[in-house]
Amino acid sequence: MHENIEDLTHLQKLETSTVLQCLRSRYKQKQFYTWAGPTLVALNPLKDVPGLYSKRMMELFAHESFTYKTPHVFALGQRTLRHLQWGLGKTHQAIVVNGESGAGKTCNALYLLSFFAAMETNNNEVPNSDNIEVLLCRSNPLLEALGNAQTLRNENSSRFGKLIRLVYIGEGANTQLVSAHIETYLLESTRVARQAAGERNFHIFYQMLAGLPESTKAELDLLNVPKWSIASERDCNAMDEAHFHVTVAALEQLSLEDTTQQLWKLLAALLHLGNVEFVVNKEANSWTTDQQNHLESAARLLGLNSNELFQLFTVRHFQAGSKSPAVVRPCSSQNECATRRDTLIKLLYRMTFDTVLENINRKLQHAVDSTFTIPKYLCILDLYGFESFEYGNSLEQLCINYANERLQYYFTVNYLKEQQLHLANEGLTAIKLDENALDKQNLISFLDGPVSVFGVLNEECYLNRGCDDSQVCIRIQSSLNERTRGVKSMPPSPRMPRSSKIKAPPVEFAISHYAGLVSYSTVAMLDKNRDYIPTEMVSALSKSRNYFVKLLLGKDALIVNATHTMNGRRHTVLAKFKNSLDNLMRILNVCDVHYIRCIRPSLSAPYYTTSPSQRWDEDYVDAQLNACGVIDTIKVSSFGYPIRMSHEEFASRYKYLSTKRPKESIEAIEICREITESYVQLQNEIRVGKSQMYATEKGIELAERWKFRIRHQAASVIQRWWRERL
Ligand code: AOV
Ligand code: MG
Repeated sequence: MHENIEDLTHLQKLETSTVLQCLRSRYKQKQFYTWAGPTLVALNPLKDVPGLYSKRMMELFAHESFTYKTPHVFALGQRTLRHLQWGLGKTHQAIVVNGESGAGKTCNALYLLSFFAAMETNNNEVPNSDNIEVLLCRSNPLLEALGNAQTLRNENSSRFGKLIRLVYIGEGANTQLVSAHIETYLLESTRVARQAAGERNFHIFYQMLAGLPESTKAELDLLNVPKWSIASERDCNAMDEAHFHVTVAALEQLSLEDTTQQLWKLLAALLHLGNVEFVVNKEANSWTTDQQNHLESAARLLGLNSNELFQLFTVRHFQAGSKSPAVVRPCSSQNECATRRDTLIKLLYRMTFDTVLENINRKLQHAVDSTFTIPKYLCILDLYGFESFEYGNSLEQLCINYANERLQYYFTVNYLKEQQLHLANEGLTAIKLDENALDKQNLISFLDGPVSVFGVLNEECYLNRGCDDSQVCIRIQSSLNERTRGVKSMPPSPRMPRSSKIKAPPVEFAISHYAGLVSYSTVAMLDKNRDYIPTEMVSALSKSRNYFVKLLLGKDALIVNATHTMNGRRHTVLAKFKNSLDNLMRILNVCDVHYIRCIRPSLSAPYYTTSPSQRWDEDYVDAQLNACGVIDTIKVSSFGYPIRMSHEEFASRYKYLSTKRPKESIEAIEICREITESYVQLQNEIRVGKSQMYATEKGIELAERWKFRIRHQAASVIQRWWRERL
């Protein structure tokens, strides 16, 4: 028999096969959301579903009693908002949306945001275009244009992580959204200079090539160019022009019109720079270019002298000590010149992204007077999904998968383990979890500990002793060999040149992540991690005649990292990324965390496929469910009580349900016991623990409803009593 229920914890038999059966049958019936206890499992419909996120749906979910019955992303939104308003659990709330690339994280995060925005608009009698919720929704297409790209896995893949922090003040129904902040994590800026086969650069380039009017294109020297090497016009798709207008509208609505023209100028300069190639002039021991026109255009748009710009790419500056004069030497290879050119392209793009984000944040920020009220945060976290390609997984994938590993660890330890221990200590049901899932935590130190993958990569950057790709790989393998669990060496990549006698040096190591085995290539990993920005590049940009370039430069922390060092060491990409994730974990630690687990039902099926059998790949779904701990979540949650409060708080909140009156002589725990015992329906939903009360969402909803009814009845009795006497 196929069970089709709305909460997987209610399955009669709790095992992977029944969970899969249930989800498959729900998917067939277009029921894309399912509870796994308090966690929401979101199956990706892979196409728009009419009415699923309509205004009417939002209204339905905004209505209390509907909320806890039907699994939906709006239901989770409503529950989180209620926790924030009522002060259930911790003061701050967070929703973590995860799943692998293309699973639907960004879509769900966006629906959540639009739900919170709609709840605010309902509260505001006169919607104002300066309202935070309106500004937030408008900023999204702009950030996606600059930070999303088409990959092999997802047509609109987020190439940066983001944490949206909504700031509320007030209590209960008077809770109000007053400010917001968007934090981003590691934009994949290597993409701007180079993309893998079948992938595109960031959307904004194609939007601009498809949508800019001819007159603007002429001003930017964009007309009649047969090929752009960093973003081919042939890769523009049917939607790019329409999206261009959405991006422009977003810039206008956020009052960033001044930035708009500067943005096109800067992006056009990057296109020109990408086309500049290098030809060696052996006699003169120097470099020239056949693309002088592109060099001139780039220099004009960036407000630089074209000769000086070319020198930046082709001449290196050395300084033996801080007091000795700089020695200049021409670059030794075409590759070296191209790397320096790409460094400038990446730097300018990152700075642009950060400046636009900073402008958006300035619009979203409203000073909150915390003298009278404590601000409460509601965070939505949408990080890039776990990624594993057949070949060429590099530093970007290492960072992405490390971030996911840490989130998974956080979930495993903080949620599952804590729940299990808590319930056992409280004398409530104790259950056993899959120890393997808990063991995975050790992997984090394999990645970022002192003797680890990050450790080796950072040390080689700091020592700068010219280790080649294979030596780095051998060091990673050998330093981790003693801790073999989780990491193992890989045979040489099939793409490596092999002779029958000489064994190719290894350039790949593999890590067994929670979501699968990934083989990483150490080719160019050190350079990516070092992310070296020549000082002469920074000083040349600081002399630009283009005020926007100066503005970008003045603001960006990257520059500080390029020129300053801490303890004599430059911050590597990995060190900075670990730092930002440590901060993220600190934020999550002060929040009640709610989870949405996004599942992609099939990898190979195109989004528009009409064949239902193609849309559901059982093994693939199974792997994702296991990887993100849904099965363990179900086990714990079926015994779990996500809402906790002290006996005193419960007794005071629900005193109307008790026949006893709180007196000093009666202990709060007795009132709690009396309430749970006298309301039969509450018995399985609210439990009296040794140190505190444990409740399900349903239990609290029932208790609230009865409390409301009793208070309402009492008020009517008093009113009648007065009316009879007046
Ligand atoms: P991701 O955020 O998880 O991937 P997205 O949210 O971008 O994945 O979803 C991928 C695609 O799946 C979208 O472009 C939609 O076509 C489709 N999709 C996802 N959710 C829905 C939904 N609820 N309704 C309709 N279509 C949906 V990545 O950013 O790659 O990790 O880095
Ligand atoms: Mg995404």
